[in-house]
Amino acid sequence: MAEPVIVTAAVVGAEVTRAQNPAVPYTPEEIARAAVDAWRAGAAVVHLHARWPDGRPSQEAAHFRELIDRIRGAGSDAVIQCSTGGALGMSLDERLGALVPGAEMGTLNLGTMNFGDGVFVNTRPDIVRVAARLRERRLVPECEVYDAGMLDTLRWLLERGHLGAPYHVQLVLGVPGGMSATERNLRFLVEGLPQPARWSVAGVGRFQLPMAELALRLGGHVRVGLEDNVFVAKGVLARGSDELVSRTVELALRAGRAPARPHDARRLLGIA
Ligand code: KMH
Ligand code: ZN
Repeated sequence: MAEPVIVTAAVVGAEVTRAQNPAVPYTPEEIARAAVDAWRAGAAVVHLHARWPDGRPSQEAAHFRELIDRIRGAGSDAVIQCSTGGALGMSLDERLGALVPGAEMGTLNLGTMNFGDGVFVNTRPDIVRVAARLRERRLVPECEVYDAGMLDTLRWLLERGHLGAPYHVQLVLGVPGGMSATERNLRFLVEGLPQPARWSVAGVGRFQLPMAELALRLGGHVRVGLEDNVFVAKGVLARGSDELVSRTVELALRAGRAPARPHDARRLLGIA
């Protein structure tokens, strides 16, 4: 029996706007509802960013606490993953505000890169600091890899003892400035992962669902949602992240992979 697939829903991110898709959630109520809808559609993990009510990105602890309270208050047992990536230009101190009680995972971005027209700064000392904070809070790191050299940084962290199991790897492909979302690149990255590794792919833009399909075949896990892609088909806006999750669940079942429920995901990800 193939391993169940952990579908992560990235429901808002920091960059996507309502001008791109009116379904992008901004207020804590809207973001929490989007997360709960995605969980109902089959997501086991929700990757959270917060926004100010006018849509500007926020890493305020109070906003993250409110999101978690609302998600739990709606009866969802989804695994809560908080972003330490935040938005371009935020200080690391600001970004770390997201790691509030109730979080179970936190992201660990493995390098500095061009990110669209901006720069996403993650120096090696920054990465070590985030890894230490995650360990202190007993959060399972999700290592965000956008380019091949970041796997060397992952190995360096493991060798130096800055990181240890359990950790999860998210291969984010298609960010302008990072590796493109091609089958060749995905296979190359997967072959280069330190072993044993549990990995997922997040394809950006129109590559989201094709990358999901490929990951399902290769034994990986999948991230979808409006953070990375606002369309469900060419020229058709997604009604919400839940629609993208539903599509992914259909693809998974067709590929013989059952969608993991949160308790399965916790077991697979090593969340106590
Ligand atoms: N907003 C991006 C610059 C993460 O969540 O850890 C970074 C990001 C990564 O979204
Ligand atoms: Zn994110």
